[in-house]
Amino acid sequence: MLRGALIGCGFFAVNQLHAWRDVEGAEIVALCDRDPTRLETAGRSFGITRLYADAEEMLAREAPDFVDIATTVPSHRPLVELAARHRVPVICQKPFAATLDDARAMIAACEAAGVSLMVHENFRWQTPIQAVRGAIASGRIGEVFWGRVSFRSAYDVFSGQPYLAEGSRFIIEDLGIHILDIARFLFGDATRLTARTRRVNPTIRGEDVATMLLDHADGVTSVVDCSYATRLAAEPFPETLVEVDGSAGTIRLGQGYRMVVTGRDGSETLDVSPRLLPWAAQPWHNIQESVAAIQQHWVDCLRAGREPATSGRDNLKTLALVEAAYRSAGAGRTVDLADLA
Ligand code: NAD
Ligand code: 89V
Repeated sequence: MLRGALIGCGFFAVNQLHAWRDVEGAEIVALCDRDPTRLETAGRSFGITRLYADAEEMLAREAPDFVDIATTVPSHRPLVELAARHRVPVICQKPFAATLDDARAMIAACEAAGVSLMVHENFRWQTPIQAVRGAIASGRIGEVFWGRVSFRSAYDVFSGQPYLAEGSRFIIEDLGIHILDIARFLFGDATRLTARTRRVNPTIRGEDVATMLLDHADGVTSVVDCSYATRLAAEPFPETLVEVDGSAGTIRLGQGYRMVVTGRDGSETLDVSPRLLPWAAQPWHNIQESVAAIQQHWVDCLRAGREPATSGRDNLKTLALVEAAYRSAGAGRTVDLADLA
């Protein structure tokens, strides 16, 4: 059994702690948070008694097999570098870094220490997204030439995560990062990106609407669009909707986790709903299930000595799309991803 330690017992870590209880081959033995109330609450809720206010002290005393960093972005680089200094394999929540230079420094530190690094980029692990990828891979729709990955909602994310209202960057950095990662997962790496952003909600600092056009290396053109200013008859949060057109057919992942695959042989409608895990709650269950999936993937990779799908190096390419989107929207021009390499 791998012994893990978790840093940051806030809003989202509760999901990670629930999921760790379900993951085979690992358990969380120690927790760290600078906030004593959050630390004690998490310890009590999950029966973990080894509690630390200081991450360095925890790593030195516990010498865990891995550390799961569930803090917000400002602490990611210092904590990942700390883990590397202690030669502890590390999972880091998204957004991995505020800048590409910070991301490169964390990757270099882990590589120099010889420890594995995975970014907790869980959206591609959602059951419906895996189903779309499986449908593409089946070859039924032929060669993919176009796609759309869309997340439009009016859900109040600010009550659970008040910091989201405060940053000068909002939807692309926090949510678009997942949706751009899904576009990479489905259509491959992108070479050029054009973006337009808007702020509709006057009470927040950053943009809450983003529309992006991507050229992918294999010739696919995709549209990635995100909004937290879109009031719909039935609130879809947190569903990502996907459209894929291929030379022989189409895939439509619609609201309600309904996927329609159309090929030359006709159409098939599939229910690709996520499981409602015993500790999960709607509408978050889709995200919660993907947390369990990515954490199991980490354990499987760590034991087998394999690089995780969303390693630091992989996630650098998603982070570059985020940076490209802000640059494109700021300058009103298309950004070549090679210019960010
Ligand atoms: P939060 O502010 O509720 O919790 C962060 C916790 O980390 C706080 O309790 C804080 O005291 C603690 N902390 C910060 N720096 C620390 C340090 N150096 N040492 C010890 N403790 C420290 O934040 P949150 O909403 O839980 O978000 C955490 C991260 O999870 C963010 O990066 C966010 O983007 C991400 N997130 C991911 C998903 C997903 O689906 N992958 C969903 C929601 C949030
Ligand atoms: O998944 C996330 O990173 C969350 C949310 C879905 C609320 O945007 O911050």
